[in-house]
Amino acid sequence: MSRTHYRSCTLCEATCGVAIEVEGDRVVSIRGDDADPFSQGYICPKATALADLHDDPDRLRRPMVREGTSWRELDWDDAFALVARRLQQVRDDHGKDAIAVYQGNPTAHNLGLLTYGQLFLRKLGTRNCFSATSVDQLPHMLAAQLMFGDGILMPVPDVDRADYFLCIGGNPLVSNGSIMTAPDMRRRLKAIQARGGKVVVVDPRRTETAALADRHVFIRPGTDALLLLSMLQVIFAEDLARPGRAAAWVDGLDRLRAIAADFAPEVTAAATGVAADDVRTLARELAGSRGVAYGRMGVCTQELGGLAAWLVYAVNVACGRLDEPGGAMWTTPAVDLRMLAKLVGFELGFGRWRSRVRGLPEFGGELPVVALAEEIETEGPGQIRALVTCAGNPVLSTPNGARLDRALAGLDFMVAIDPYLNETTRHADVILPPTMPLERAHYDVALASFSVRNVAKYSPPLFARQPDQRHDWEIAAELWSRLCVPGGAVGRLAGRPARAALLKLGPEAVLDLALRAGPHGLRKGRAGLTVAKLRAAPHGVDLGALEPRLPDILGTPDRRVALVPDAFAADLPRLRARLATWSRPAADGALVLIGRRHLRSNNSWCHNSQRLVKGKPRCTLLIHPRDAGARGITDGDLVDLGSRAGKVRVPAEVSDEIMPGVVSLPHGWGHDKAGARLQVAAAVPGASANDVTDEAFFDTLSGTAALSGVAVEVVRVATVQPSPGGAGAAAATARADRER
Ligand SMILES: Nc1nc2c(c(=O)[nH]1)N[C@H]1C(S)=C(S)[C@@H](COP(=O)(O)OP(=O)(O)OC[C@H]3O[C@@H](n4cnc5c(=O)[nH]c(N)nc54)[C@H](O)[C@@H]3O)O[C@H]1N2
Ligand SMILES: Nc1nc2c(c(=O)[nH]1)N[C@H]1C(S)=C(S)[C@@H](COP(=O)(O)OP(=O)(O)OC[C@H]3O[C@@H](n4cnc5c(=O)[nH]c(N)nc54)[C@H](O)[C@@H]3O)O[C@H]1N2
Ligand code: SF4
Ligand SMILES: [Mo]
Repeated sequence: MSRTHYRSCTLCEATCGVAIEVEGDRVVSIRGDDADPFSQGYICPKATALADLHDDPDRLRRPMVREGTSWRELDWDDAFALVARRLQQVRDDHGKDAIAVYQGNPTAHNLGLLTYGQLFLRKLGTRNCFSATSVDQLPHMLAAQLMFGDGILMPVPDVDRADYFLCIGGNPLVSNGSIMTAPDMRRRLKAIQARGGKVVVVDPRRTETAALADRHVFIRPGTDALLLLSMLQVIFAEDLARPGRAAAWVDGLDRLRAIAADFAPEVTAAATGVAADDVRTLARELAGSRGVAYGRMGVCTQELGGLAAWLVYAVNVACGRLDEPGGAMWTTPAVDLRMLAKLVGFELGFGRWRSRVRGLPEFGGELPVVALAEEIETEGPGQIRALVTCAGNPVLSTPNGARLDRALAGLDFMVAIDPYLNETTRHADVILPPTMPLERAHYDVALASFSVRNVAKYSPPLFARQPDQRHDWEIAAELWSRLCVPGGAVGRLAGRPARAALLKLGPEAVLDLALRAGPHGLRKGRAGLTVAKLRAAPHGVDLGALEPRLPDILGTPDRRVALVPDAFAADLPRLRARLATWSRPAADGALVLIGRRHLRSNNSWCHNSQRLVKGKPRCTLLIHPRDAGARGITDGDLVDLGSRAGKVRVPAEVSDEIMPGVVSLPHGWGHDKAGARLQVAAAVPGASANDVTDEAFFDTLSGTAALSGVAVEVVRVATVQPSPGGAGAAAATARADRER
């Protein structure tokens, strides 16, 4: 007898509804859930990996302790006791800040980690908190905080009502959207075109999204802030600025006009590579539209990422596209993420303290991850001696991963909350493996807050957890109770009931309370959403289109939008200096590196699914024919890609889809490290792009890593004849794969 279970896919931000057919304890099939009001049956090929992850023989199910290079299984109780004792020892000997924390991306898709995980990791009380935020959306959060008064208030494009979608440094057809929860972006973008609207992409690569777009504009990596200032110059000079309804709450329009005045399109064209006429067209189109400018990874993880992320929001404000249908709007999610964040100890702030070695600024209680390795390596008071990683693989995902890899080996103690023994967790002394998505309840508290419609969906566990398994939240709660409840007799007395209550409550109870207290919860004369109601609606609930939220949503002290926050204005001299260097002709043959994503890949951790990696090695270096020719490189040749930070050897893929002067390598590969336990991934290891990205190259304003625009050299090593599975074949199949 088979049964069908409905839930949300937790692998990326699109939150697609899946229908999982099960016989006994076996998954028979995973399809899109046609009845999900948001995703309407859409899924991507990664959804099937939910079953592969569940059944993966490499997945850890019980705690493991490392003894030299071998691993031994441990009881949960013994494992918790060992971890608590060792962390406490480090804290006693060296103080709170000697323990560091790194939280990775799957946290954002995990109800238990967003509640109990934060409680534990933030209540450890260390200033050395790190996360994937500083290799990702930090600049958008900084802009939201300084402009709108809360880092969580990142406006999302209202794609379903837009008649113009200007996509700068994002590739939603592959990534399925980010800070824009929107399943099936292909359908949504085509709908814009069907309404007579336009999709325009600004990107150094002719991406999958660019292929669908009405127009694609190449841009030199790292120069988006200049392009956006030039667009603003045109908008002001041609009197196209119309802040509209939002004008009543916006301060700084004149200051923005004055700043933009110096950046006429002719001034920036040589630097950005975008012709002045094209800039004018972009500015006029956006200003005359009922659409939106949207920026993502390419815009924010670059040298001027803070400025660029700010200017994307600013250009929307200037064109009257903030808080307007079809523009950049705020979601009204069923769970108020700002409230929840406060509850679990997420504290707003920027630059309240700085990293010890390089003095990089804190944001939201976290330090930039480009500083992690040096904080472990550099001796002296405040040195990091122990590390807790949770749902993260920083050896593959942060700049100069090779240096971090070496640094991790020198820690006194490391514990990883992670289901895999991978490139990072192999350095742990103890690994505490949590249950996987199909074994736990799910609700997207984070992603529903950045959704293009107001939606709510609760997914019950499909499979019960085994007695010898623990959920992430249980692991966090246990460690919290052992390490964070205040000591001494009073603390023990006060702590015991609190501990018991919290351990009993669980994230679903927290969710239920948050739903009842949220904007779609209990109101006079209305019963409102509860977990029970959501259980009765297994396909999810549509709560309607986005609604205007100004001015109530603002968190600034004066309840106004700061169009030109001082921190951004103060960073403009850096932009001017780069404009000067970029305007000079580039040295002959100079190359910069960018990344790219693939539909069947998910950062570093889904390469152990045979279904997702089979057939098509994808870790190839895209290079333009001009740059390849100048180096004697032909398609499929092995090349060395090197930077100040390090070097990798990869097959080249010669194509004019990348602009001259730019090369592209996907991240998340490099599964050839000794001691990891990822059998499938090890057979198609690729090389890690982050062995080439540079921890010394970052946005000095926000501390965010500059993953785009890294100066590199490419040298041919050998010509490889196409053979099945060889480098030549890899390049050819990778290209065919993308063209499909
Ligand atoms: N060069 C370059 N580098 C990049 C990027 C890029 O574009 N270019 N992108 C950056 C971005 S946007 C991101 S978000 C980061 C991601 O960086 P990370 O978050 O550090 O890395 P992931 O590859 O997402 O690894 C996730 C880890 O979580 C574990 N995991 C999976 N599910 C769970 C779970 O439910 N619970 C727990 N406890 N663990 C789990 C996996 O086994 C894996 O170890 O990479 C960044 N790095
Ligand atoms: N299939 C798949 N989906 C994913 C992920 C995945 O690994 N695989 N990862 C998920 C995660 S964690 C995230 S954060 C999102 C990211 O979602 P997106 O931001 O949509 O994804 P990217 O592919 O990183 O898109 C960045 C784009 O910026 C371009 N770019 C690079 N440098 C520059 C520049 O200087 N200026 C401009 N204008 N463009 C530039 C790149 O060519 C690329 O097309 O995707 C999520 N979804
Ligand atoms: S786009 Fe793919 S990976 Fe992302 S939620 Fe949908 S099915 Fe899952
Ligand atoms: Mo990300």
